[in-house]
Amino acid sequence: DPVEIRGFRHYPGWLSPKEQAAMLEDLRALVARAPLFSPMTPYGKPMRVRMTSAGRFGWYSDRRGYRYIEHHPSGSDWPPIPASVLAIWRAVSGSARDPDCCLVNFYAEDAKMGLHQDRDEADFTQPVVSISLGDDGLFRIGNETRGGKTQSLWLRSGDVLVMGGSARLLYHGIDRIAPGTSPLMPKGGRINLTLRVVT
Ligand code: MD3
Ligand code: FE
Repeated sequence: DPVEIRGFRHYPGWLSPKEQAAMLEDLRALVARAPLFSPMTPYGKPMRVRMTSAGRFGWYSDRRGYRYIEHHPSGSDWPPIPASVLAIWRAVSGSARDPDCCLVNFYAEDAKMGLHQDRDEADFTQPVVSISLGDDGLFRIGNETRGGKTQSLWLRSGDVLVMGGSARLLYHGIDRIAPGTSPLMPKGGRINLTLRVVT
């Protein structure tokens, strides 16, 4: 059963170790077709998290701003969303639609993601589903505007988190990774997948 926190639904250990390993294999094939890159922020600093995407749209950022684009920076189509990943969305999202973007974030042991809102999608009534693999990540949840009290929660390998309703526009980020906390990726690092309906 999910744990409710600030309108988020947290499913600790939703994926078994075998399912995590199978998903990681799917992601290796995905990254071979659509290599990870470090998007430039609009203020000119590269993001510390490396990224790629699958689905009709991929998330992208450069000096011109944040947006979704229909091709990988190399010019090729984004690969399809792996069936193993789509199955999770269908099981937990409650949405009648399938996602059209799976953003893949890779955190090296010193990477983090500052507090931000996800506002580049057209319909905020559609949920976002997140899947964590690899090292533990310290996730921080804020409010609908900057500032105020925040709450923290460790996201561990195999965890699924669903952001719907009032949680969809809360500020959130990853403060740090705990290196060496997961046997899934012996060389370390954390992967987070976020599934979204973009259009
Ligand atoms: C709350 N990713 O890609 S996942 C992101 O672990 C992002 O890589 C983090 O924030 C990560 O935008 C956090 C949890 C998450 C994802 C999307 C959300 C929380 C969210 C969208 C709205 C509200
Ligand atoms: Fe986000």
